[in-house]
Amino acid sequence: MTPATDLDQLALQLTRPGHGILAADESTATIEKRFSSCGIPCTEETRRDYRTLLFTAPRFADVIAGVILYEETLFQKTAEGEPLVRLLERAGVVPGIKVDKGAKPLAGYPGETVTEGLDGLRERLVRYREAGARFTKWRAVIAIGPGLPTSGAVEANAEALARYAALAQEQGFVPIVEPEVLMDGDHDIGRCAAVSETTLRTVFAALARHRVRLEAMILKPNMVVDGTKQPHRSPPETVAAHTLAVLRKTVPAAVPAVAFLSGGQSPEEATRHLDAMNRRGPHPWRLTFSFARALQDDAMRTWAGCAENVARAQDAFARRVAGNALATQGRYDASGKASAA
Ligand code: 5MM
Repeated sequence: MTPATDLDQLALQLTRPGHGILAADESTATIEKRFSSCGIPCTEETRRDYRTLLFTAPRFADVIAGVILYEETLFQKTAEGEPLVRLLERAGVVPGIKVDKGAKPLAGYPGETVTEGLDGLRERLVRYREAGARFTKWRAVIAIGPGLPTSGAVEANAEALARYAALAQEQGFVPIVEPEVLMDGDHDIGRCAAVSETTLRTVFAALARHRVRLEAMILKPNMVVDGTKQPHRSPPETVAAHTLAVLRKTVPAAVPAVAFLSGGQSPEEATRHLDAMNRRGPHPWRLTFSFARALQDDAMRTWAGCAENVARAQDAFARRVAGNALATQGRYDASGKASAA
């Protein structure tokens, strides 16, 4: 048995019981889309103010162990001139950084993408470390459709994820490995389960090939759910059963934690699904959250870009975060109180 490393410890610290990871790493194009749906202008200043609002919310550090940042935020200062990274560190929250350059069309595979960003990554990681980042994230996107995904696209994405994770560990970061099977489509939950299983099998084969230390990584997968255009919505118990069955078949027990993405589920759905999974524990890995939309939706809508709404927006955010903290322990109750389970 190899001795535990500092990175193993950091992976455990980021996913300790009752805690999760906030994904605040929306690229400028993505946050612009989210802001515009709430009528918020997208400028460097509004992005800074919004992220400051999140990071200074009441009881933030009681529940959020780490935040995934976009590169702009890693080097940004608050209106008062304090680096946002220092703000997080002062609160005891670990800063992380999204290092991929986005999903780009995969040549020869119409309708499919491969995530890019490996060129020059080693050098970027050195800069990110100097700026205070301690963990990283890379997202691969797998679409379900007629004839999709192809094994070519799944393999290309798995290879890139594994090369990224190996580089991140070499440079002293805990890599979050995020293979996202999209919810878009009219497929049912069984099809999502089959595609998620194939994807995770392929990803873990690539991670082994690239000698990634499983104890020092965090998996960030999708939950196994019905497609968005599928009229039937499976209840939380079914989502939990399918997701856990897929994870048990594909994720080695050496992986310390699974931190789910929300992927377009409503905030309430995402929390209930996480809760239902944890009620079925114990599991070989910790099960927690690394949501973006499911944590931020209420807060962003409440803020709407107005300074006078900051306190209300922070309360909405704190409520959502607290609900998910309970869900990591299988104690969420939609009434807002911890249940006895
Ligand atoms: C799937 O997206 C990740 C999790 O967010 P949700 O919980 O909303 O699904 C998220 O970290 C995503 O990778 C970032 O928001 C960055 O997205 P872009 O598309 O800007 O790279």
